[in-house]
Amino acid sequence: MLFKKMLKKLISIYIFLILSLSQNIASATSLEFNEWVKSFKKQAVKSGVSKQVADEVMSNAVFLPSVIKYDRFQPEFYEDTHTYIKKRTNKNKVKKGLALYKKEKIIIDKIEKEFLIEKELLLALMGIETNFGKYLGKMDIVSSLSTLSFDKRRSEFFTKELIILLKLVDKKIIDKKILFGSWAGAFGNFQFMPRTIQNYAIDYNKNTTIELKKTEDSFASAANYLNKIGWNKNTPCFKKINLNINIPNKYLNSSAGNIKNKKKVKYFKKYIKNYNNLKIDKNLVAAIITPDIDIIPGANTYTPAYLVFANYEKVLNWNRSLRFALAVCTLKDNFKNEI
Ligand SMILES: [Ca+2]
Repeated sequence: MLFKKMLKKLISIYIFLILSLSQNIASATSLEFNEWVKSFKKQAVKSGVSKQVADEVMSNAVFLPSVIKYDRFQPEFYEDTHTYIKKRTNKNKVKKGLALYKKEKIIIDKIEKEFLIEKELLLALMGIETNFGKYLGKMDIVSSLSTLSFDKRRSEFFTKELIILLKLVDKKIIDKKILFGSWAGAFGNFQFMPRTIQNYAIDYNKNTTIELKKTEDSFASAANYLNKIGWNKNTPCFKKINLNINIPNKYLNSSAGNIKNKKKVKYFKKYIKNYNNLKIDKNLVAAIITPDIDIIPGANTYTPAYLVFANYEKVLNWNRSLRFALAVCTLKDNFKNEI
């Protein structure tokens, strides 16, 4: 009995210690964070943001522990490519996209013509990024960008993004009342980071603000972005292939950072089992990707494999993930069969 009582007491002391320790850590973090906000505001004003906007926007910034958790664990890296693509390009997605297209046909067709970007690609990107505006993110992005700037891991990158965002608010290009988006600070129907907004977003309906949660401005901004980075309308993105095991390892790309060893398709002929069935110009320049190699333990090295072309790399430019670009181009093709 006595032992049980002592054990109970010890456990409660232990819980008390753990709780007070984590509270101490939390209050230390919030103190440090407040100090960081002060020095960040100085930095922002120095780089051209008005003091009024820096004070106003940063007055509600808080440290968000959940953002750090998301930053350390990104589930898409643990899914195999087949599952990843299937989840994101199913019939339901196509149906939703078609409904949106039907509703906004006039404006989307106009943007397609003006920027030379297929409507199917625009719909695919919006479908994958936010499920057609359904998941725009509810995170206060000033706080999420602040948290990631305060955090050491990628501080420099996110500090720059946050300063750009303040500048956009300062110039009244973006309305500060609607700054809700993803945990990493991406915003609107197509999940633009502040730098992307600054470089590529446009006020298509000319009402002085860029509204990336509305069809006109968001579609035109996405189309403008793709056009500027060099998407080439009506040329292929990728083709699925079956590899022979005689292919040298150096031709297998598994990192989205740098696609290497590009050759004309015909150069790869002896390594591709379904070469003769590939309905593409064999003089096109391509690379081979095998996205599961580094990610899935024990993955068969040669499947799945894809030939990827210049357009594929433009989608990587949008988001550096091999399977993201595969999913976008797959959904684009699914739309092509329906529109
Ligand atoms: Ca506008």
